[in-house]
Amino acid sequence: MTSSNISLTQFLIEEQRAGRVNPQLRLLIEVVSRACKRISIAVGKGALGGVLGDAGSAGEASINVQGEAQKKLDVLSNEILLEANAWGGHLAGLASEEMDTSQPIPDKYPRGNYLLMFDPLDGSSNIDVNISVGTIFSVLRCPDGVEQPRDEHYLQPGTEQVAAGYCTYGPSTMLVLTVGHGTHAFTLDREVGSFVLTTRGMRIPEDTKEFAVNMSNQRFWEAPMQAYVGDLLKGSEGPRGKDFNMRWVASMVADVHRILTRGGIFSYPLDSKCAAKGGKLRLMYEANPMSLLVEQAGGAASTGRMRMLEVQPTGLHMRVPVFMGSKGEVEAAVRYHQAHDANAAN
Ligand code: FDP
Repeated sequence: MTSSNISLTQFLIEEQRAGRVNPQLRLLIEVVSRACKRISIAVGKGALGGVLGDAGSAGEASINVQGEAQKKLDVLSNEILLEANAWGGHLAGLASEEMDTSQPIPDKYPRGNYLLMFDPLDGSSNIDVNISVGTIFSVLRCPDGVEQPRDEHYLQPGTEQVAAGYCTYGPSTMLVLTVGHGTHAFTLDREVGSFVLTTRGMRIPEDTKEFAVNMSNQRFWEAPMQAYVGDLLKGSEGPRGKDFNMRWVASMVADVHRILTRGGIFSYPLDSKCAAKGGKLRLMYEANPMSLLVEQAGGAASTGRMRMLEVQPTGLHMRVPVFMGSKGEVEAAVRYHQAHDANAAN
């Protein structure tokens, strides 16, 4: 269903009246959405804003905790989100993909009940070529009685998330949000400066003929992934009995947004290059928030071996293999892993 003339603020007030968000969570989401508007402005200026290219100085690249080169916009987006969220009184602490450890809220500000995690600018290798990038966020409750949350207090499975969302900076800027009662999309009205509800209750078609994966990693994949994609590529002549198309933006937010809009499966499987780290994508900043959004839209999300939202995190920056999107297709990918593991056990 497509709606109009309902701003994010109005939507959240209505959710509050319906008892689905409390005032603190409403403020948190409003603050994150305001920060996303600022990031959208910076991204939209492109080369004119002097924000393209690598962070660091004198030819020295700046490297983040993940061991990846940071872009100027990664650093700027991180600062915008930190600054916007520190003083509002809605957070007990926050953690970012770009920072080694979580940050408690400074003593000079009031402290709230929530923990915010974010990937300030996902897909940042696409910034300099003017392809969609995005911000992803996830909200957890701070455990009772914890005044100064440490990293271990964030290590809650994705089922504990009270809200999750992303903002995609593309031809239009869109905020996609769940507070656990459906997944809803808002489009930024740039002239007015507010997010307007454009799809209430997104639904991912159960079946699909579209897959998204970095095919250049094929030779590094595990056997079940080789078998699964091998059968997709056989198309109508193979066991799947239908022809599949491939789409790969290489910006998770854009790929997942397409899947939330028209279906498909997104996958970043285990491969021998990232196996030692557990996968490529981060559980807390990418996989969990996206999995909640996908599940709330009727889709499924898995590591290939278990439901994503039930994975017990062991570290803030933990990585996992990812399969998410149309339910029927995610279940098919999981079946290849189950069959392989069952054979290996015999
Ligand atoms: P990026 O490294 O550019 O930030 O999570 C990181 C991510 O992008 C995802 O957005 C994207 O799906 C994936 O990595 C791209 O990986 P490849 O480099 O293997 O294409």
